[in-house]
Amino acid sequence: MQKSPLQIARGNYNPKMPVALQGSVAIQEGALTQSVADQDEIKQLFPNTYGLPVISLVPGDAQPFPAVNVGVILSGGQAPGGHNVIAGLFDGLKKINPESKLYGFLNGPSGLIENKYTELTADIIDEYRNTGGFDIIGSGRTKLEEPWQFDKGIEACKQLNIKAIVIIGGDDSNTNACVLAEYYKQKNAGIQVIGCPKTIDGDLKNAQIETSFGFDTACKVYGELIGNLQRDANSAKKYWHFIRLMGRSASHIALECALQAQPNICIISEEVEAKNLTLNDIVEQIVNVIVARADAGLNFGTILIPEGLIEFIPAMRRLIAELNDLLATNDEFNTLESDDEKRQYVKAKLSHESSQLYRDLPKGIARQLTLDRDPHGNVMVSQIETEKLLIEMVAKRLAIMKGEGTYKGKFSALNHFFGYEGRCAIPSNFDADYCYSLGRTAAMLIAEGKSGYMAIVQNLTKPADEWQAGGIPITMMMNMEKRNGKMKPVIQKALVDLEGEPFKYFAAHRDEWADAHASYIYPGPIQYYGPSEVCDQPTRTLKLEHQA
Ligand code: FBP
Repeated sequence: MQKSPLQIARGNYNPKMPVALQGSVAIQEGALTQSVADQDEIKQLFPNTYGLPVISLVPGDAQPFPAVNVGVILSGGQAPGGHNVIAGLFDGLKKINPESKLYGFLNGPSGLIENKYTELTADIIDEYRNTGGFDIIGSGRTKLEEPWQFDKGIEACKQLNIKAIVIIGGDDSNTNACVLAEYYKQKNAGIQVIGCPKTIDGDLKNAQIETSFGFDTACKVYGELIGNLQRDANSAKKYWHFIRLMGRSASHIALECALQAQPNICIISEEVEAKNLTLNDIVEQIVNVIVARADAGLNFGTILIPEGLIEFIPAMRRLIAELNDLLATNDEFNTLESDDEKRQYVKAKLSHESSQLYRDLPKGIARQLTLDRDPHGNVMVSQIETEKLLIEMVAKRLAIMKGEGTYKGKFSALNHFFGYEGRCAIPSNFDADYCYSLGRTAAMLIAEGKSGYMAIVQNLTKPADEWQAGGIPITMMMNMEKRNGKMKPVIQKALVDLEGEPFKYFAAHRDEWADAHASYIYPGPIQYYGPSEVCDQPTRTLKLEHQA
């Protein structure tokens, strides 16, 4: 296989690790835990995995561990660093006992159910060290939540003598990992389950998990691209760039990119919801900045839009909820052939307000709202082109203002969507180090017989050797939430905290960034080699949160 010089160099990179993982490791059990909320319900649902102690890994004496066979699963969307979690897990298991084996279940959780796997040998692992992507074993979005699936998993593990499964995934996948751990304990199946916090969206974080892996690299890639667009805008002085950013419901990615690049406008969905803003309010805010800049002779700029925005506008949220109900229980809709028939059908079935809103939406957006949901019931926001909707609405408003003589500028807009560009990037040093450490931590938790835990690494704004590795019981992060009409135990999703330091910093500076002549920052591409202040910095979000 041909490789670029950087690919070759990254293959030889040795991830930095916390001191505790560098030599022989021991575990220290801390206080017993309880769930963040709904303690009685969660305790009842997880009698075997509830209340376990927090675990810290510390330097200790070398201990003999028996060889262990482990299966690993990549779940959900790609995030830079996944291959390093697997490499760290592999090295950790071999360090514990060279006879240990690692199997990768193929294409996500379905690999476990269908018993599709490959043995991950040293040759394979070496090919993937410090690379982006999930292609070593593939990923998938099959939900692991039914007892028959868990039983299939037991059969697959028995065949390979697998004693532990590591699930690398986001909040939903780790919730399911915990359900699986509980089931296997109840059944005495002899299979441990350990989770790892993955997602570029950054919404799997809490008092214990400082950040999910992949967020750092993805935001740095988008930050670079936004900076490049800003430099272009500032040079050509003729385009407004409307840039939608991935991240599902949470606006962490948009906020982090705003902190990195200082665009003229960044919309934060959580604020839109808190202030109960309508689509027209958002358009008005954008128009105000465009007009003010035009008055100063600046007919260009950048606007960041989180991909989940549409779900946070109250009227749109009601419309989406109605569409979810309508489409979930309706086979008739799927028999309709043309987009027009579907549109008419939907309009007739919605409530008066939602039907009105649906009718006013551009046809393309209305169609995107009726596309299939993902297996977790989420609207696939990555396919809804909110940036185009906003361009259309802003252009209309500016045309009216021009007619009235209140806008004298020239509006020419370009749309962008940054998401897939960053999900498989070569992991930054931060993600390469963090992920490798997570993998090594997972191996230790397995050796110590733990199950129902998530591998964690903390103290991430410090140099890597000061990081602290350990495990937290997944039940500790859970509460009860309504999903598909039923109350379910789930890991709380972290949205942008409007009282948190990253948002407060943004809110304190956004007016300056809106109309200034030169407030743009050009973050440039991720650097892998060079001074630490250039190569090893965590995200601005993490720094501001820790500063607090
Ligand atoms: P995860 O929650 O699985 O990590 O998803 C990350 C993500 O990139 C979201 O930001 C995005 O909305 C979604 O995946 C896109 O999904 P798909 O890969 O199915 O197009």
